[in-house]
Amino acid sequence: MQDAITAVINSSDVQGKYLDTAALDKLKGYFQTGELRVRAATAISANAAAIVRDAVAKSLLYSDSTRPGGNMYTTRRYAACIRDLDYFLRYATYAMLAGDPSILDERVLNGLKETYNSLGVPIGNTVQAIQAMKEVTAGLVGLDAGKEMGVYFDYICSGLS
Ligand SMILES: CCC1=C(C)/C(=C/C2=NC(=C\c3[nH]c(/C=C4\NC(=O)[C@H](C)[C@H]4CC)c(C)c3CCC(=O)O)/C(CCC(=O)O)=C2C)NC1=O
Repeated sequence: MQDAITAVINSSDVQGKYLDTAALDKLKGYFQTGELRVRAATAISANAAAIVRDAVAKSLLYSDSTRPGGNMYTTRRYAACIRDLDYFLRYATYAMLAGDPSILDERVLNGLKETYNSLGVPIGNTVQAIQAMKEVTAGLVGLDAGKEMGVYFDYICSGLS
């Protein structure tokens, strides 16, 4: 896993250089948003179950996923879907804190699309639910932090598509 600091340092180190202005500006932006990130992570972790529940209500309830024969039909599969959404929320929060998406590649997206395809988990409905989490989260944490979380929700969606 990388974060905004190691990403900038690694790329300077590869070139055997001190951090240039662009690299330093990147770091400055990251440090300046530190408090925003921590505040957002605190609010998200205190409300994670509600975020997932509201997102499901907005996106998946009464969809083809929840109908008999749908991929979320039966309690076991419904619970697996809720658990997956909670994974996405938690890892997007980690990535937002780190200011870097690499943790999503390593611990969430690696092999996920193949797993979903082999289990018949509909990717389109999953993306809709993640987009709903993005909206619900922004409503909770506010515009700026919501935008930053949005980067990582979108990253998961494009990794699945
Ligand atoms: C931390 C990283 C991580 C992720 C991301 C993860 C996902 C993950 N989701 C799974 C299943 C599943 N995922 C879903 C999800 C859904 N079905 C729908 O229709 C909805 C659109 C959607 C919820 C948004 C369902 C229903 C299953 C069970 C499918 C089955 O067993 O038939 C499985 C198969 C094994 C299992 O059932 O536990 C994995 C590995 N596991 C991990 O360790």
